Amino acid sequence: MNNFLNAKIYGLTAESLSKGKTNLQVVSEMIVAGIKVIQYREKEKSFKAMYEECLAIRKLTNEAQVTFIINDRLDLALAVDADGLHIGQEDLPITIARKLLGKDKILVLSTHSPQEAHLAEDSKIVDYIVVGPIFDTATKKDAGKGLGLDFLNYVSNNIKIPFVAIGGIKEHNVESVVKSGAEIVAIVSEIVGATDIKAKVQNIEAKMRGI
Ligand code: 3NM
Repeated sequence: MNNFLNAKIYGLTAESLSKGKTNLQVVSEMIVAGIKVIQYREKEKSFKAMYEECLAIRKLTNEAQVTFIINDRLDLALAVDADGLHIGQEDLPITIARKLLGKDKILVLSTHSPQEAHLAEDSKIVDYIVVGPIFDTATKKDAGKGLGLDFLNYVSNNIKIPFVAIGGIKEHNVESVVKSGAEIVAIVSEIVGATDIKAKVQNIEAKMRGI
């Protein structure tokens, strides 16, 4: 949980965008690059394949003390003893997710409007929200159009629980995201698709610091 508060970048897997690297290779490069929170997001593989991959990722993240979050699949999160679960508005109701996950795991909810962000905060059972898509993105097919920096400004001025900005965030626009109040950014294609993940992460972090 503390990792979450200290993290600047939330890394996510996306094997189809990883230029021939496996999720495991990308995760190990993210760890070397200093990323402290990694989410496993995979929509195409069998449960067995995801389970085996996540067991290996769990080992790496445990050794490096990196927080490991699983997207969508509560069963997978429990099976590999991940640190938390990230769900969307169309997944399990958060009350059920929290009950099954237990009180000590991190529960993260995607939100796409001020109303969804307020509901998540009011629930008192969501640890963090993810807000997006901030910009247009091709990575999530049903993400819809970018909601813009106004949404982010709204969340940063009105929502008290921690939030992570997502959607179309890249080295060239991350500064604007930080200026709109985001302290943590979730980035998929710009990181997994980078030839040198460590250099990319360092460049993004420098931009976030306003260098
Ligand atoms: N969730 P990229 S947008 C996984 O809006 C995801 O909830 C979103 O990928 C949301 O950094 C998104 O490549 C994809 O744009 C973000």
